[in-house]
Amino acid sequence: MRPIIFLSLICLSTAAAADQEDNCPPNIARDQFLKVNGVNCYQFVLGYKLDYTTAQQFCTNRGGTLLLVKSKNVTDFIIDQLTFEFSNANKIWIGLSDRDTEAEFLWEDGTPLGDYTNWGPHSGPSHNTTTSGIQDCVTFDPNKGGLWEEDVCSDLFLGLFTHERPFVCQYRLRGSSTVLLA
Ligand SMILES: [Ca+2]
Repeated sequence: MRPIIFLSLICLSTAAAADQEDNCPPNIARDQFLKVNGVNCYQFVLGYKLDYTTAQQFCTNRGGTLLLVKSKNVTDFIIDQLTFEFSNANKIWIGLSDRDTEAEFLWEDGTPLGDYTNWGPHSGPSHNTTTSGIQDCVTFDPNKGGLWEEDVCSDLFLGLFTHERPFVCQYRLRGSSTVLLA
């Protein structure tokens, strides 16, 4: 009986995982690039690169935002997926910028920085350098513990200097309550 019970448990857990992805927004493709963690669906867009503004539009057009990294839990999940699931060593865009007011970083859902930050040694609101004014968008480096670094948001000089990167969109899992989000 024991092997049967064990197999049943595997089937149940597999079904539960599939069910979770069913609760992602219906317009998001169901494939290996769609993952669920906590109350969010994450769409890994790693096959091509876009500048920050275009990547952000890609996500908002589908009802989401660029990846919001507001906890160590999310950092660890994203590094794990990028490294072990997708073998992606490139930096990705996250939905954080100071495009509106220099040194005032806002998440793409409109919220300010919270207690959790992961700035690299030369980035962040306390590092006001000569390049800070043109570096308004933030990258996440899976090779350095997900460290955040400021970068130029868009291509410069008619595309001579490109600033295109892979990215991740996130969407709210349907049925997730606001209690879980607290
Ligand atoms: Ca800046």
